[in-house]
Amino acid sequence: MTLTNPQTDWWKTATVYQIYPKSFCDSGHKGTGDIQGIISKLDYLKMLGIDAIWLTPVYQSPMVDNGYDISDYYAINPEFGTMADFDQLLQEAHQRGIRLIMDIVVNHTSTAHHWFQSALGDKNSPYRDYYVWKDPVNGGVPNNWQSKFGGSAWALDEQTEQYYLHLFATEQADLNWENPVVRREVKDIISFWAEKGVDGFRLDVINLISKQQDFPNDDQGDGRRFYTDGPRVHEYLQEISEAVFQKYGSVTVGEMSSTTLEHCQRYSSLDGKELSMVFNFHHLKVDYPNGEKWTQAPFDFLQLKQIFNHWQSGLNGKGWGALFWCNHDQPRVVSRLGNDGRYRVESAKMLAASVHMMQGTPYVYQGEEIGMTNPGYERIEQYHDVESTNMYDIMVNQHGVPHAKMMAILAQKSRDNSRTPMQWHAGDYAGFSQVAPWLDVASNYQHINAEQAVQDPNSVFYFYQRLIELRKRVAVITDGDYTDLLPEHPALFAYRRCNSQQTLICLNNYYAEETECVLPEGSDVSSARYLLGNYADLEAQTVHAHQVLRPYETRVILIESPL
Ligand code: TEU
Repeated sequence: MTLTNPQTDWWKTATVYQIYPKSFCDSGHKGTGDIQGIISKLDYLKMLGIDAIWLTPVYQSPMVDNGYDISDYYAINPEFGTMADFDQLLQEAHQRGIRLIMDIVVNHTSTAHHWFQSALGDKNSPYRDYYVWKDPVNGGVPNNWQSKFGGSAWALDEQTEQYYLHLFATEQADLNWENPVVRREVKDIISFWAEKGVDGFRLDVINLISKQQDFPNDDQGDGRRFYTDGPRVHEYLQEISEAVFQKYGSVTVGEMSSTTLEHCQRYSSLDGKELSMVFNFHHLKVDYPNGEKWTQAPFDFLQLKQIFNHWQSGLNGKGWGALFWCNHDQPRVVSRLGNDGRYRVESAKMLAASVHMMQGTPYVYQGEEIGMTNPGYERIEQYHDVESTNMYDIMVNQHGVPHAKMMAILAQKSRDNSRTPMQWHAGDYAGFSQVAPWLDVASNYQHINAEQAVQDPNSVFYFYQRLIELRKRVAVITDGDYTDLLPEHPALFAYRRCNSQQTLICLNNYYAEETECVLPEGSDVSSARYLLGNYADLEAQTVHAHQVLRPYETRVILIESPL
């Protein structure tokens, strides 16, 4: 694949930085982050070199799910600031050449939204058909579909004796996309932000919007197969894309939790009829044995490589993927797949290189660029996330799992692992706020923080800066094809990228023991050089076919000829 339209496809060489505003920077004395806090850090982001910010929801919301429960799509949550603050953020980001991507959550609204408030208890409300209502079956829930946050996906409206659907929290009611008026509302909402000059949109759980309309009971699972990549999802996306995304030239990324490659080839097809790119989460389920998240487990390294191979090969020339390890729903990658003790810096860099050298658009989640870790909370009261607290209640109080075991599971799996306040400096509350933050700061902030990272030329920060810069300069990173060189190797993740002029080889040792390999036959080592490494002495060395990799070492080799 070549860069056919670098003008409109700016995002093919770009890196996006994700901000979770509640935990990024508090400009006041509230203990929660806000928009002015973000503005105060734009120069830091500019120094990192990112091209765009993805801002998770800042709209009016009761914050049951930290903003993914929206009660007014046209207003800013006062906790974060005002519309004037937002306009200033957009303007100041643009002044620095940074684009802004908003989060659009339209699979569901908050039950506090005036549409739902009108619909609740009134079958004749003009908004009743905005949501999904069903009569009881045998005096109970309409089917066995489960909420992603635990329990049934149905909640009863006592006044009308009908149930409404909520695939997430009870306070997040699913919208009825079959209703064309709902789709018009969605277009109006997105157009409002596009008119303001917002550059793009991240679409929350967008592959769940079309439900199979007979709402069958799922005798094989929790119902997800009846609404994941559902019957009309492509039609709906094309409709929104034509009316809004194509009109405004917006970049779009669809969040697709468990999707398939075949669907993603369509969602992100290069004709631009649906979305620019997709997030899928398959590579982040390698520590969910048999699909079970709520258990402590090591990760399956061979499966991880297979998944990347499947997606990298399958999207090349057909679609476009987002590259990422971290977001506000995932534990910190250095704690999860790396080593957050002795080899924290090496492993954070190695993990970064192993996805940044692939094809796609990388997303860096706040704090990832300084190698932030899971906090290792020891008390249940330290967790605030609705999913974590619900699951604690279900597992401990309903299923009898011992408290200590559940605490160990949460320390590995909770979404709050990534939501701890950003560590800015070694002072009080890590410089995030001047008062106690809403969620406890990780206790390692005195040595892991942005100020330290910016002062240290060998920090994780400067490694990310180089990765971001290399993507803009070395074409094969963007357009090369993908080959897994050692799919069966128990410790090395080694792949090759190739276009008509260059070959790039990325070798990554995922473990703390030294390991070795030989470069593939035919690799022209005489014209090869090390482009990047995470051990200081590497880049001046000559490339040999026999490679010995130190603990968590990454080596990126560039050969100025095709293979
Ligand atoms: O997440 C959707 C999603 O499927 C997850 O990553 C989810 O957090 C995980 O399945 C839980 O185990 C999106 C948002 O990113 C998340 O923060 C919201 O809670 C969710 O949608 C609902 O809007």
